[in-house]
Amino acid sequence: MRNSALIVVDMLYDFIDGSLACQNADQAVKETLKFIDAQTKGQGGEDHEILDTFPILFVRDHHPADHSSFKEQGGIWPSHCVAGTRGGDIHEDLQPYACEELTFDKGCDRAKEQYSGFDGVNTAEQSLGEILELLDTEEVYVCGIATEYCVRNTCEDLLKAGFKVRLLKDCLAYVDLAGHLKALDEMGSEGIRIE
Ligand code: VGL
Ligand code: ZN
Repeated sequence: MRNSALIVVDMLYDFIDGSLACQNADQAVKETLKFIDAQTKGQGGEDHEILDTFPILFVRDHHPADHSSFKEQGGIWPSHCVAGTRGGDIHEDLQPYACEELTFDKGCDRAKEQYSGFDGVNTAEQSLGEILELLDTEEVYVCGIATEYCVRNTCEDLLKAGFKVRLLKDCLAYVDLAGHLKALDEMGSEGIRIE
């Protein structure tokens, strides 16, 4: 069987009900939980055994309080996902599936925007790309927020790195519906499977 993994991008409170709340966010979290349930059903055993057979990786937007993308610093976004605040936390319903080794932070450097989760790093400074190689992953399912920004950049970097990318369209939230649909269309033509 092909080695697959799930990557959950930025399902964080500021993108769900906070300063940058996105459309369809509650629904996207619910659908993600359903997907995880369906993937892990029948595998039995304790939670950690399930995670061994179907790794779930989390990406977090993780900014310093004076990040250059914030409006007060001349950027385009309201302040969001500041490290150590609730706005930067993973939704509580997903937290049971998250562990430190498989949680990757990005946007930590105040000078860099970094939409892509591909270069995000865990507390041991290992990148998401590196860990996927270590896990011998061939195929990645991707869900998260926002379709047009972090999800798209993450998917495109995964594809460039040679992974088969399957984007879960019901498990996405977005800044703008038209932008979401356009991004899906374009990603589809690039070879990302939309399902
Ligand atoms: C994102 C805007 C600013 C995202 C991150 O995760 O899509 N969007 N920072
Ligand atoms: Zn951000």
